[in-house]
Amino acid sequence: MNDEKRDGERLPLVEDYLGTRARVYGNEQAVLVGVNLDGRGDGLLDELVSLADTAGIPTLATVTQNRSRPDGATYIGKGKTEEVRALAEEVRADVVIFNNDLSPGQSRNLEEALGRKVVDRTQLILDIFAQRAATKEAKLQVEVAQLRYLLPRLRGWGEALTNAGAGIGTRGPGETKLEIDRNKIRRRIHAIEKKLREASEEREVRRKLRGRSDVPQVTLVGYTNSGKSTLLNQLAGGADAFVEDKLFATLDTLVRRGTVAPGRSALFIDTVGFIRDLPHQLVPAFAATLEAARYADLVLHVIDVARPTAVDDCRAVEETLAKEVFAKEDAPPPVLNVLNKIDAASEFATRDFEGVAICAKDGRNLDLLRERVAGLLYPDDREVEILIPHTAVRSLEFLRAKDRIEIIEYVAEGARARGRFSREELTAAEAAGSTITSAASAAEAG
Ligand SMILES: Nc1nc2c(ncn2[C@@H]2O[C@H](COP(=O)(O)OP(=O)(O)OP(=O)(O)O)[C@@H](O)[C@H]2O)c(=O)[nH]1
Ligand SMILES: [Mg+2]
Repeated sequence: MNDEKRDGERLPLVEDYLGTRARVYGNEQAVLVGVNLDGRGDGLLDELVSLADTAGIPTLATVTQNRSRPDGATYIGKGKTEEVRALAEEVRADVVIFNNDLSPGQSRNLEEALGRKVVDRTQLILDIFAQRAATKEAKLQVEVAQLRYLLPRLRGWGEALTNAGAGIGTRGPGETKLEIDRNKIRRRIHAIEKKLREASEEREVRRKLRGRSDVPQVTLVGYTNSGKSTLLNQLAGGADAFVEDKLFATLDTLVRRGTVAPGRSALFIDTVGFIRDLPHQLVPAFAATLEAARYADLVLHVIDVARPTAVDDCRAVEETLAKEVFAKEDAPPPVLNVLNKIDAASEFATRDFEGVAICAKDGRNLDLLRERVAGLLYPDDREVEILIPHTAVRSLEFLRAKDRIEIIEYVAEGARARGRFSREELTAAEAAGSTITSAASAAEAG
């Protein structure tokens, strides 16, 4: 996406305040700073490089630091700040991106000391969402998240803006102006949240309507870039979900229908990917994703086992689901792990997980996955051969559904057929005079 296009999609009110100060632009280059608190966070700078790349920012250099706790004023301390400043100077970076969240005060101090724009992880993720949000609802969700992030930072950013001569007024914002701005922003937040609540209620209505259609719902969740959209396209037979090797390629849920067993279909829902330490301002932007998981008949947790951080990624998703979804539900749906990208992973990569190992890209083991899904969605299905009297064929509605039965031959008494049926259906078939002639092996196992 080029800059012009991106600028055309600016969120008006947020942009008034953020100006160039708090957004990252495709023509900027960065130094990345990662702090390991108590040795945690090893390898996570790679993810920040991906995030910056997704935002269109090349990484010129990275700096890491081990410390037991953050410095109150500058997060990384005086000496390290000087080191970062010299490095940023040397490689001519426009922006320094931190792999941590910075307090408004820390941001301001660092910006002064480093002499360039400072962006923290939350801000970078918000910016990616802002760049990529496509639907009206996604845009509103991002705007509200940005406004919530902006609110406590108004003073610092207002000053920075005024110095840059951009945006709102020529003098430094006085207390009155700040208060007016804050109120304006709060009102905007409330207005957007009202709209978003209405959207959520609409989804509720749509869900109820769908509930009557009897087609079970399978929600694909997982860490960002794990392959959810690729898998949806496979399961829903050439669906058109957007796939890209970037973080947060999908920012909206998408529903497509697919077949899991002869005559048995499901609605597959693609969702927004999770990330560790999800900025809390963004949790509402996941409302549709979380609802889709909550009301699903089955959740498929797609895990990219080729990533070195797969175990931690998996835990981050499980924790978010547990907190935001399953804690609020008496009867949460079952979760099946889908271990994806086995083509790119080492042979031991799957041993830390339970689940079905697949390659969504080339379709390997997808039949196995469909079978497991069918087994979970239609647990009392039995695969049988059945003799249906001619008179019954018309009265048994489920037999007329597409693909439900495969006719083996017509005989004098009726039709000899094969298919998968629920207990209820078999009872109805027998009541109408049918005879189950043999149970296929799959039925015995189940
Ligand atoms: N090697 C390999 N790559 C895969 C596989 N499945 C997906 N990918 C690639 O992984 C990248 C991300 O795939 P997506 O389907 O967009 O992932 P996602 O989970 O929808 O990502 P977000 O929407 O960004 O959260 C793409 O480059 C895919 O081609 C797989 O089985 N093997
Ligand atoms: Mg996707």
